[in-house]
Amino acid sequence: MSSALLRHPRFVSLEGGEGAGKTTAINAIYAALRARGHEVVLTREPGGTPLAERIRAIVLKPDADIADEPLSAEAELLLVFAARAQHVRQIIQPALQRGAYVVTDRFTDSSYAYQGGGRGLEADWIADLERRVVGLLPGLTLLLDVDVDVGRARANSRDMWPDRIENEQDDFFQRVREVFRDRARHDAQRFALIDASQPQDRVAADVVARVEQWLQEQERA
Ligand code: Z5A
Repeated sequence: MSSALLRHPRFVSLEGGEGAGKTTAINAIYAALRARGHEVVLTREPGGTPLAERIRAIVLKPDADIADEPLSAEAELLLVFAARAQHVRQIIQPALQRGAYVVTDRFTDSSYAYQGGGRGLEADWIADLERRVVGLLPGLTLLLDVDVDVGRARANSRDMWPDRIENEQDDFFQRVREVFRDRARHDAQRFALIDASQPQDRVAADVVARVEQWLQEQERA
């Protein structure tokens, strides 16, 4: 894969901290794109292929036989990129090539936020992996932004055990949020910042409005 980053006009990502409401929003985007007659592939990271889903389980919900072995930040970064390498080649690129829209719950911005901001790994290293392993940027990234306490309270209200990353402390998630917001400020052309503190239906409506605006801009271009 070449080392340049290609911004693809039919590739959409959703980003944000936990409890931001990505699940509802992604379904609303799916419905809006389908209503316009497009083929839409919904996917997620880490994951999206059987192998990448296995890697997701290692990173987020390790089996008992490896659960006690601390996962280094470096190994975590390489695992999420290994999953992404598979995901891009097996799912994302083929779908884009046949003319479908691809909507992913998280992409490389999450690596900058979690492994860069949260774990403190160098952004330059992540950028190098992004160029060498991924080569692809979404045309539109919706950042669902909400206070860490609000998002965590929502996520904790679910009847589910927290995963490895959800067990991190608030300061980790504050750093994650700062990196997301910083990236959105520096690439306002790609990012749309969505106020995810609103009720779920308002968040979904804002997301769909932003997607429709983006589709219209592309039709005019
Ligand atoms: N990760 C990484 O470290 N590096 C990488 O490169 C990548 C990922 C790609 C998996 O992501 C983890 O992988 C993630 C980052 C890491 N770890 N964390 N933390 P994930 O997307 O599967 O995990 P998540 O972000 O933690 O998911 P989440 O908490 O489910 O977030 P969400 O999808 O945005 O939330 P939701 O499921 O739509 O909603 C959660 C709950 O809140 C649910 O009960 C809703 O009904 C409620 N909710 C949502 N929105 C609202 C509003 N507006 N009002 C009230 N209640 C709401």
